[in-house]
Amino acid sequence: MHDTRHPVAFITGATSGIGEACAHRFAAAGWSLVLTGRRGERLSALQQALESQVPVHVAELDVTDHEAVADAIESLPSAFRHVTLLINNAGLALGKGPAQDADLADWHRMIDTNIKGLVNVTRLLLPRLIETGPGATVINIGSIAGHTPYPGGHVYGATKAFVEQFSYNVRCDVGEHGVRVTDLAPGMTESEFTLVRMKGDHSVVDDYYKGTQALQPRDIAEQAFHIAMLPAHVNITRLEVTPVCQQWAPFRILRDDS
Ligand code: NDP
Ligand code: 8X3
Repeated sequence: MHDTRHPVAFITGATSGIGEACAHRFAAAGWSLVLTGRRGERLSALQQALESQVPVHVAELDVTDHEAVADAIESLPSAFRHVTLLINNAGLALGKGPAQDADLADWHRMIDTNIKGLVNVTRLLLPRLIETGPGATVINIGSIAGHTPYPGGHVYGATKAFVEQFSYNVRCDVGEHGVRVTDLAPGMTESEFTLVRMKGDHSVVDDYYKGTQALQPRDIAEQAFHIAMLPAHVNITRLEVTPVCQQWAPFRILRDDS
């Protein structure tokens, strides 16, 4: 029997933004943490910052590398093997120009990371979550972009629509084992997300957040914590969270000038 006093959260993309905020939130509540991402230095820094509070294991990995994910999961130290919570957070958008001008390599990378990477981690950890049983949870970080089309959203939004439907479908299969699955769909959140999307162009990032009160990563981490801490019989299917400043736009009508 595993030790249920120290639940284990496995977080992908813990090196910044929402994933990092989740690491802090769950550490504050005494959870053991498995933190993953590609940037090893950041993982080490996070481990140093948190391991005085809770046990922390870090694994430097790219979620698109199926074998690396398998190795990381297979070689989890025994204290971290019984995973209670998977937060599938690693993801990115690349570019915001029109579809017809997009770089196909960017499209492939979004699909590889947001879809295939998420699928890799999920498939490999589901048996562990099922073993943990009632109360175990998968939180997939979707996006409002999976529901709401906008110019330049093309493949990014479509990957998040995948995340939503995948969450529902997996839930159908694992529910009988007491495992819960949630699509947690944030709106505008101030993190490195836009800097990555705009390929390091700080001026666009500054303009994007100017005059707004965007969500902060900790706002989403708080929701993730709430979802994971609900009684074991409660499954939030989808939770969409936006800042007050982010509103819908009216339909754009294209008119014939002639
Ligand atoms: P950040 O750019 O701050 O964080 C993204 C994280 O994903 C980083 O830790 C990064 O780590 C990791 N990551 C990216 N690619 C890979 C990869 N191939 N393998 C492993 N890890 C990877 O952005 P956010 O925190 O905002 O984004 C987190 C999630 O939230 C994403 O799925 C995003 O789509 C979603 N989201 C974000 C919103 C926003 O407005 N910010 C709104 C809605 C959803 P590293 O580079 O070290 O690998
Ligand atoms: C990110 C939210 O609105 O920038 O998923 O697409 S948005």
